[in-house]
Amino acid sequence: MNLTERPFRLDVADDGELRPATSTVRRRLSDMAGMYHDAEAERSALAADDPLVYEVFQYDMPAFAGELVVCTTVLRAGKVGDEFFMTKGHYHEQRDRAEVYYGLSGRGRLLLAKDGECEAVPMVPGGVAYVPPYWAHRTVNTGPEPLVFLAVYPGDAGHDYGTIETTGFPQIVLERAGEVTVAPNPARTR
Ligand code: S6P
Ligand code: ZN
Repeated sequence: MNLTERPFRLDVADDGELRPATSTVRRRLSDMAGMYHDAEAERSALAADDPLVYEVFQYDMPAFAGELVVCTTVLRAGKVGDEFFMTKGHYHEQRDRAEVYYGLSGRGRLLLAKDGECEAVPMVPGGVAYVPPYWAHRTVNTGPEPLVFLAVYPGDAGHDYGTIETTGFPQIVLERAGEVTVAPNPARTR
């Protein structure tokens, strides 16, 4: 694959879909089994309707450091038990590759983790969040509307999902007494 030679433009539709997109990922709850802390709530949600949790619309680029991948994520509103809908979360395969998130609509948190340390950065429309090199990242929708954001990252970053599937994040985001609460991850309960 060669470097991109000509400028181009992309559009983000009102519903968050990137147009054109060259690849689309749709993740249902069954695609992230075992990631929510309440195993029983997860089982009943899977048995009921296996909800669509999020979609990613991406314009794929050649896998070079000098290229930038552009994509949008539409993360649905919802919960599994008391835990808000979230993305799987990942490290970049090339750990020293950074990323920028730009909030388009909806509200949530960007969870960032490195060496047992965790930060929860608010995601709001018009807010820019920076994912530094070496930090795992996951977004959480804490509001009643879809959380929509645009992300830009180097073409050769790659994605490592396995580490988070095994270790989880140090923190989770829950609704407790009607409040959005960031709490230590108790691992699986029930
Ligand atoms: C890619 C970037 C986002 C996520 C998307 C879904 O580097 O961080 O586009 O891919 O938000 O999350 P995940 O963890 O399933 O890739
Ligand atoms: Zn990323």
